[in-house]
Amino acid sequence: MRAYKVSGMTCSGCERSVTQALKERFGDEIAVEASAQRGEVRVSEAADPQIVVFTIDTAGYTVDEVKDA
Ligand SMILES: [Cu+2]
Repeated sequence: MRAYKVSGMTCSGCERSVTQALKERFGDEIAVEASAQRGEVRVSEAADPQIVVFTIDTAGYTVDEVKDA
């Protein structure tokens, strides 16, 4: 999994929005774990990081950092 530091997620609704946006982009075979509490989204490494960042951005949140976990 690759970890993305994301700001703007405040509740479980935000977690769902981000997760749904990523699943729509990449399909259900990609694993997504979004945590508003940690301000972090973890996504399968198979997902292109640039597209992940773009997708999270388009959903209305901001990626501050990408970390290879
Ligand atoms: Cu929310």
